[in-house]
Amino acid sequence: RPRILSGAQPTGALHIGNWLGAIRNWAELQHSHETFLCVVDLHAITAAHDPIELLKNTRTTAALYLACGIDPEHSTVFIQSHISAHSELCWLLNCVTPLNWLERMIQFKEKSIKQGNNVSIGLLDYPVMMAADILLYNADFVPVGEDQKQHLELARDIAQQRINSRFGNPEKPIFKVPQALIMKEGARIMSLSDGRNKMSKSDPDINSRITLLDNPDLVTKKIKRAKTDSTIGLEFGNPSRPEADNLLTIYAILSGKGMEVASLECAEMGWGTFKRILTEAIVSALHPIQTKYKELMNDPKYLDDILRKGSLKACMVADETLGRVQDALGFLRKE
Ligand code: AQP
Repeated sequence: RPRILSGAQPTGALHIGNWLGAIRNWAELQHSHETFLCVVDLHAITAAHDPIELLKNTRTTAALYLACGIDPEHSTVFIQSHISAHSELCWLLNCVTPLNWLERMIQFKEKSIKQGNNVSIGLLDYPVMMAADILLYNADFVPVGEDQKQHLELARDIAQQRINSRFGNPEKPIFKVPQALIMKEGARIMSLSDGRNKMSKSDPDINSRITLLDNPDLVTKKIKRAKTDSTIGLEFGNPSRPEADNLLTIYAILSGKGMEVASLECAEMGWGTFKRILTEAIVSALHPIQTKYKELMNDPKYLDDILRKGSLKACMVADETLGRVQDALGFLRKE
């Protein structure tokens, strides 16, 4: 079976963008693919972080994977920092990756503007660590949101141009070169406060996102405050109406009606009525996730057990790949 690898950062409660753009794809693909899913805690410290929050969010993120339908019988779920090969391979890749490949990454440019003088080397190096995450598991596909597409391209370039072609043999490449898998709908869910910005965990405005743990009152409040425009009727694809496009996309997916039915239903609807049905669709889609999440958080041993088993399996695959790269680069093996 083809293999997939993906993950999310434990930088806060996951939001509906993370779910619609990535996690729901993982839940579907796990039945036809060998699936490795990690909580990328090493990535989460590339911006200033609070240790207590990181600890809490790492467990929350793993529990939310399961609550969203990730089944440990079908997927290997683990914590990135539990597998030391991620950091070790990252160093090896750092030493062959040109600095200017990293300086042109859009996410680095955007995040470094926000962080001013506090930009860390880790933030610049984020895509190399991501390449290590993916390449360690010989992934065929990486299901991600649109925002990660450029990082995936970089991982492919590092694998092909900097490792396989320099140190490998065309018959037997060192790394498998992965492909991005991006959803047709929901790959880029936008902020509720500004339809031109991506919904993001790290946006200081908490009203800009709906998290998977928001209760019905909070969802109602956030959707009431969500930015609208002065036109009646919802529509897709009008560049001057990004908020209408975004909220209709969320409605089409979460109501289960799909783009065509949703656009007919809402074509002449006023914003007040639309916001009511959108709220209902979000609340009922989140209900089963929140119920499962509560059960999981009440049984910490169950979650620990899944993460322990996940780490054991991930470690075997990752160590094997790391050994192969170390040999190819000329490192003396420890006897
Ligand atoms: N707005 C989004 N729409 C669709 N997909 C999204 N993803 C993120 N935001 C959206 C996808 O979710 C997966 C996990 O993301 P991540 O935690 O690795 O980090 P990110 O891409 O940087 O997402 P955030 O929420 O904006 O986090 P912060 O603010 O901490 O940087 C990825 O597959 C991502 O594409």
